[in-house]
Amino acid sequence: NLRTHFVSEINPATDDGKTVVLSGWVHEIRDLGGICFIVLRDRSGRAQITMVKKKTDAQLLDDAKRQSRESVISVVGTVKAEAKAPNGYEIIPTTITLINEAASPLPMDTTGKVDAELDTRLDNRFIDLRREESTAVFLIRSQVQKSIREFLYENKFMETCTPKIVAAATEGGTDLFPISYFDREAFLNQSPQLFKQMLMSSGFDRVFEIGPIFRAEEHDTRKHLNEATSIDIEMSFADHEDVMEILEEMIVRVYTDVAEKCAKSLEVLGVDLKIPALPFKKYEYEEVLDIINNEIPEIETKMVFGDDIGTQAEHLFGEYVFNKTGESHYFITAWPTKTKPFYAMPNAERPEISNSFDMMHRTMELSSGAQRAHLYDVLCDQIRAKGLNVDSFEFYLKPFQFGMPPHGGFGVGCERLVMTMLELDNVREAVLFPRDRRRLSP
Ligand code: ATP
Ligand code: AMO
Repeated sequence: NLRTHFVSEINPATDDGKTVVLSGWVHEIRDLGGICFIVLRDRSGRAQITMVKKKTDAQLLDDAKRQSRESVISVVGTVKAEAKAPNGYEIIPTTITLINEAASPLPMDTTGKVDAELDTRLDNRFIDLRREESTAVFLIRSQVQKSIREFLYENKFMETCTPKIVAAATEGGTDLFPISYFDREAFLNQSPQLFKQMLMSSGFDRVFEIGPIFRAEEHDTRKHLNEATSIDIEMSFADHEDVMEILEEMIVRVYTDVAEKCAKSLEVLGVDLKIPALPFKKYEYEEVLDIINNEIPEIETKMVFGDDIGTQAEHLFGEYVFNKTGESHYFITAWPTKTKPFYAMPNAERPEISNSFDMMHRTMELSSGAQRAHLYDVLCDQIRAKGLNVDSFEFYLKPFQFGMPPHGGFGVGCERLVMTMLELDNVREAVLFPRDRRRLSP
C-alpha cells in the first residue's frame, strides 16, 4: 500500500501513535546534524518526517539524506502530535522508499523562495504546478466547475457535448482557426452557440456545456486566450431576464462553495473572498454612456449610441460601480442590436436595442448572453443585416422552421471567472497549459 492518507487527512488529535503511509515528493531536506527533516509534499499539503540521529537506524538516516529534491518517495511511519510541525504533527519513519529519483538541478524552484517569470513557469508547467500556489488555483478551479455542474443539474439542465470541428463561423468570421478536414476546409468552433440553440428545437429545454472554444485572436493581452473554456447554457421558454437570474445565482453559488470548501487554497493564495450580493445591479447600455459622458472625465471623447465600450471605459465604469455599490459584479443590458451577434433578439418596442446583456466584473467582461431571435424570418433578416450569407447557416436555420420555442442563454469564460475570483494578474495562470499567439507547447 503506497498511501493510507493524504497529508492533510491526518489529524494529530485522533491519529497520534497511528502507523500511516504517505507518498509524494521530497519538498525539502534539512540536515541539522543531530536531527534531519524531510518535508514530504502531496497535493494536499506538506508533512514533516523527523529523524533524530541518536534514535534513528543509521541506514535509514543515511538513505534519507541522499534523497534529491523532488524525488518521489513513500514513507511508512508513526504519527506524533507536534505543535511546531506543519499541520500539527510529524512522522517518525520506519521505512523511506525512493520510488523514482529526480534529476538535478531542477528546471525551476518549487519552494517559492525564487520568483520565476510567468513564461519560465509555463515552459516548465509540470513542475510549476507542484508549487502550492499553482496547485491551489487548480483545486479551486476544479471546485468552480463542480459547483457549476451541481447548480445547473439542480436547476434541471442536462449536460451536452457539441462538436468542436465545424463548417461555419458562429460569432463572425474574423477570428477562426481553419483546419484541413480530409479534402475540405473546416474550423475549430468559437462557441457552441448554434448547436445549443438547435437543441432547444429538439425539446431538450435546458442544456449546458463546459468545453473548449477556439478563437484566433491576434492580440496578446492578459485576458485573452486562443483556447478557452466556455460555460454555456441555453434554456427554453425563457427570456434574457430569466437567463440573467440563473447566471447571477450561479456565480453566487460558485463563490459560496469556494469560500466554504476551498478555505485552505484561498489562504495559500491570500485571497479573502467576498461573496457577491444578489441581485446584481443592472445598467442599461444607454445609462452607461450617460454616466461615462457626464461623470467620468477621464474619457474625453463623448460616446454615442452604437459605440463599443472600450477597455479603458470598461475599467473606469467598473470602478465607478464598485465605488457606488461596493460590488464587483454587475450587468450591462439593452445593447445596440448592431453591436451584438445576429442571434440576439431585437427589443419589441425598440428594435435598435436587443434583449442582450454582458455580465461584468469590475476589471473585465465575464459573460455575454441574450434572449435569442427564435422566429425564422427575423433571424434570416438579422443574418443578412450582418452581411453574412443565409445559405451557409442552413443546418442551423432549419430547426427554426419546424417548431422552435422562445429561448435564451449565456456563455461565461471559465478562466476569466477563476482569474477575477482569485485576483490573478494573467488569465494564463488559470489554465493548465495555455494556448496563446506564441505558445503551442507544452
Ligand atoms: P475589451 O472590450 O475589454 O477590449 P474585447 O472586446 O476584445 O475586450 P472581451 O471583453 O475580451 O472582448 O470578451 C469577448 C467579447 O469580445 C465578446 O463579448 C464579444 O463581443 C467579442 N468577441 C470575442 N470573440 C468574438 C468572436 N469570435 N466573435 C464575435 N465577438 C467576439
Ligand atoms: P462571447 O464571445 O462574449 O459570447 O464569449 C463568452 C465569454 O467567453 C469568454 N471568452 C474568452 N476568454 C478568454 N479568452 C478569449 N479569447 C475569450 N473569448 C471569450 C469571455 C466572454 O465573456 N455565444 C456567446 C455566448 C452566448 O450568447 O450564449 C459568446 O460566445 O468571458
